[in-house]
Amino acid sequence: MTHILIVDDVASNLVLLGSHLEDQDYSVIEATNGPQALDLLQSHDDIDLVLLDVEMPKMSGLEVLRKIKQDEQIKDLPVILVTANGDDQNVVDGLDLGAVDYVIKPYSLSVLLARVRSALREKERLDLMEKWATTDPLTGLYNRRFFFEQAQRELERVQRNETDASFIILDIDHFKKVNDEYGHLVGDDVLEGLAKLFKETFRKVDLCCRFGGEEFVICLPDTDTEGALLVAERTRKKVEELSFNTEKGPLHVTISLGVSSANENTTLEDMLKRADDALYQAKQNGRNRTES
Ligand code: GH3
Ligand code: MG
Ligand code: MG
Ligand code: MG
Ligand code: MG
Repeated sequence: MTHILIVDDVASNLVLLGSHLEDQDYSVIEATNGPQALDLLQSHDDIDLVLLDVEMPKMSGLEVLRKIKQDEQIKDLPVILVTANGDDQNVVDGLDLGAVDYVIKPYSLSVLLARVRSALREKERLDLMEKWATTDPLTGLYNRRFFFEQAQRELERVQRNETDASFIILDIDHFKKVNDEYGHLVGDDVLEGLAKLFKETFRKVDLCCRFGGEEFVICLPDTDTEGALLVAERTRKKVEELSFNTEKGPLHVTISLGVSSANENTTLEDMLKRADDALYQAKQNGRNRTES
């Protein structure tokens, strides 16, 4: 379902435009002023497009647009300005601030709807490109590059004493044997199955990434060593219980895990090295276990 936020200080405009959009099967969210629109954008992560009136008391549409563009979480959201003021300067300001399009009131409904469709097509294309750039195609987990970017940010929060953070690195035990005995396709199924389990096990804020072939790393914000060890053990046990159907009968795998936790001086490199050393210890100590 496509969600469109419409912002207009005149209630009758909202009702009219809202009903036209709903006729096209869009889901409509309404705001009557700038601050309310910003609140809604920050609390809803499923809004796809904003139709933003320019002339509003309290905060003008251009001001709202400026604030959207300054907010890391919502800055890429497409905004179409709807304005009664078609002066060149007004249009130029809006586009320069980052609006994808503008519509001048009174507007033709068919043209407005075409502009909405066009902006949504462009957003879909950008979303897809972002997905390709940040995730691993086999598992759908984040890729290494995205992990480095985001984990770095998380460690900066730790350095500012805002939070704890821990990393878990995990690696499938004797995965070569799985490939050798069952074939690579089954090996791939196992990777996908584990990724699915990780998505169900970890919180939404946890950054779960396929780090290499059969190695995964998870960054856990607001989590100290004790908490990370609990999560790691819970994950290890869930993997142990997992059963994959193969032509040769049920297949079970285990994982080994290493945990590291951040302090104010930790670097990303250091966090990864310590988690990797702990993982090495877990392998040395017999596999299917967690070390920190
Ligand atoms: P250990 O317990 O020491 O980790 O043993 P291991 O056999 O898992 O050893 P290692 O981690 O060195 O082996 C990694 C294996 O993972 C080798 C490689 O063929 C396999 N692998 C890596 N990426 C993929 C993949 O995308 N698909 C499949 N099917 N196998 C992969
Ligand atoms: Mg207005
Ligand atoms: Mg290995
Ligand atoms: Mg392995
Ligand atoms: Mg490995």
